[in-house]
Amino acid sequence: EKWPRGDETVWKTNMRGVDADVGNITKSVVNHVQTSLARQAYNLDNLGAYQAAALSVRDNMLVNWNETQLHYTRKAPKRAYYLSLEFLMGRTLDNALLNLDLKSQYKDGINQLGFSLEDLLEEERDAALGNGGLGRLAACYLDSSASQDLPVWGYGLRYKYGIFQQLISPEGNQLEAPDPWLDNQNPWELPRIDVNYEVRFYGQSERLPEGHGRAIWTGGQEVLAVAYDVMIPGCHTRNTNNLRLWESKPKRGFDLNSFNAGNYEGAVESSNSAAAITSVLYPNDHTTFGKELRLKQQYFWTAASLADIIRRFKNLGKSINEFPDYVAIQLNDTHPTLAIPELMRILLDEEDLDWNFAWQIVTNVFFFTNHTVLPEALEKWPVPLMEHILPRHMQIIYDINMIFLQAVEKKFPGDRERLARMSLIEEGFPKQVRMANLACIGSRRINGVAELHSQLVQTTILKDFVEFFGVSKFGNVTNGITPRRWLDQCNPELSKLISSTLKIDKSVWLKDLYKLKGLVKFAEDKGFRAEWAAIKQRNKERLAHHIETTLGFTVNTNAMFDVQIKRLHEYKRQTLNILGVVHRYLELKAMTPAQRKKINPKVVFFAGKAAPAYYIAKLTIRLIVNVARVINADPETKDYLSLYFLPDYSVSLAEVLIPASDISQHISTAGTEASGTSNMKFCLNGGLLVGTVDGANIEIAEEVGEENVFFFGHLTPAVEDLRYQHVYHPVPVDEACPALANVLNQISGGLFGDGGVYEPLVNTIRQGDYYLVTDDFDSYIRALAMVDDAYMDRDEWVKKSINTTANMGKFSSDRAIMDYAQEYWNLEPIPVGKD
Ligand code: GL2
Repeated sequence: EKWPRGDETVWKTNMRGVDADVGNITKSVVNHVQTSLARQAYNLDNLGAYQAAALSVRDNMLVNWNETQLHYTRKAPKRAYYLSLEFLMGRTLDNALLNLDLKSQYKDGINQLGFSLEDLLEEERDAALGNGGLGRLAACYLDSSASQDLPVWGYGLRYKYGIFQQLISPEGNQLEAPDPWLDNQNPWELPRIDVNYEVRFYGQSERLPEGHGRAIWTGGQEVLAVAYDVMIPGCHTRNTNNLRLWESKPKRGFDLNSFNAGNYEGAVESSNSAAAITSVLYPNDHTTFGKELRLKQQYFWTAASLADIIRRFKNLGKSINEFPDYVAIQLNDTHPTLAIPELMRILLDEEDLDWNFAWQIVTNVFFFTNHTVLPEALEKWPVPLMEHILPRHMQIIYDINMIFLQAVEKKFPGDRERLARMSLIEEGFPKQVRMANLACIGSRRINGVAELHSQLVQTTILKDFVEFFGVSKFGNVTNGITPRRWLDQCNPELSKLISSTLKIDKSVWLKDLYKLKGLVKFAEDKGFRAEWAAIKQRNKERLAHHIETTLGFTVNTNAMFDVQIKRLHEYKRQTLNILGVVHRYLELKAMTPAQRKKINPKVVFFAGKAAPAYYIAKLTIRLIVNVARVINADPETKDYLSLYFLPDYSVSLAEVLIPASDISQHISTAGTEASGTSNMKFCLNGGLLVGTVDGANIEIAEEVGEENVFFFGHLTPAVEDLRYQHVYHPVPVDEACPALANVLNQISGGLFGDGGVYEPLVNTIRQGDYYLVTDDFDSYIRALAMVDDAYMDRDEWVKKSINTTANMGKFSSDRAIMDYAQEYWNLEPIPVGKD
């Protein structure tokens, strides 16, 4: 068939390009107001103007997006697919304008129309389809893939409701409200009603007698997966990648038979249950709950994504044994592990390949990233549930397991315990499928997310697998963050100062972050230091203004800003921080006014959500809020110490908080935080770090110099032994750490309201103290004292700040994604428009 239809020149002359002309920008915005939104100039509000501006920017992005997809199709390169149940994208408009290099033009155009771009940016709702670091990492990797011209697509779910909205009651309790982020329409997604796949659940699987391990799976429920595409523009490149999110829909609208028989509820029941699959993001971080709907989400998403990937591969006209030459699939944690038995099912039952051949393909396509060694996060699914929902996959898992365990037995004859540990099935009532083991044996390579964490993966949870497969199957890719959002976008003044100082256009250093090293020599330049400090100050004022307008508090911007923002979790030890605040408060109370005057004022900020069912985490929030209530009202101390819990932490709030911090806290019990990524964001913005020797803190210190970070606490090898001591030779807190005991007694005694309320929280420390708050408290307090001392010498502090930013090049997600591309996926950049 001839392409295009009709007269090619008519097509070509009517195709538009990216349009940076301010006149054309206003024209397109007005056109969207008038036609797409069906609104008029005289009653247009900021929301309407935002939507029109977004649609206009989207038109420009679509030009590049179309071009990119066509280019990739023509070049037919190997592609990588990032399967993640979470993509914590945040807002899009500002990021898109910066990456397209159209921000100043849109600013002008929107001004001419009587609006301000800054106001319109605030109208956008965050796309919050994730819980925390794992989801935000996925978003950074998409930005870097596009920016590095890599042919990478993301696959996820289009949850109708993202992470819940957090409200704080007057008593300090976290309340959860739904996040209806799609209610205002989402200009950034392209519904692809024509791209859809049927996904089966339940039913029967019958093995075929003739062997090969084949079977036929029939019956059950069939649900439709419909694609929604989200464009991912690269920074200063035409490459614009795709994030494909699946929505679940009933295969048929409703059951006409039931409807006709008068059973209206029955008629819509199946359609409701289909729609339920993508209705909401599970708000648990680091825990699994074994819920049926969650398993259905996982299968629905992996099945639709694989069907789509295979269809795209088949369009190349290649034979299936070349699949691994054209496709790499990255499993973001164990959540998409069902893709492994699903690909086996397709290759065996639909492609008619024999087992060994199919398994060879599978184990060359998948790559697996582990994101935590916390035991409560290791996914396991009850065998009866799996058998019920995915009967065919359960058979395949058993078959994989049998063959695998035979190989283990051959290598380690008679080692029954090893077999039990390595089995895909954990014995018990019920038996459970161990997803990490399945992901591990079904993948070509496995990596952790920071040096220490990757070592821990290899020596703890996957030790047996290292011994079986050899160490070369295991690697490390230290996480990264995109400097576009986490410097240029959130800290535009600093970005400008860096460009003018280095005399390098930002389009260059933003894509080669090691260029920041050039700032080192300016740390000795007094004028530069003054500018650097002034920007930090204005960012603090920007945050204070935000708090004033949203919460009504007046924040002391002459104080040191000390920030801890992350999910509430015992292992992250927000408890240590709040207990440290109380300790400081008690010290201030004990001082004379003259002594207090010598103290550097400090404002402590917390933000973060607790999983709705995580009692101790919620109680920690309650304690923080009530400590804040008391100390912020204390006339003796409030000029020296104040405390805020900022509700409803989000990507957008992080963008205001991070550039404003002088110091941030990353204080997990050693060996528990796999990497952390906000630590990188703070340091990139010239904030210093107080932390434990854990996760990526270690590598940050290696890069910026230990003299520029404040380390404290026990090291990873000591942790296990300390925990043992707590259980078998417990020492009361009063003896082990009198300073901490005093703090706990004040809380129990009612200094911050009814002490009884906090007993369960306080008791986690008094009894067992699994996260070693007692053991680390004194050295934590000493580290904070060193922070205070260092801050007194402001000139030295600013030097540290500059040297920190200057040495953060390694932590660009561009470095991380290129590492995946080269060491894992074997992928080449495919720049659009350069050949
Ligand atoms: C996490 C880790 O806890 C965190 O340290 C890491 O930075 C991110 C990204 O690799 O992954 N693992 C995890 O389950 N969540 C994380 O944030 N939710």
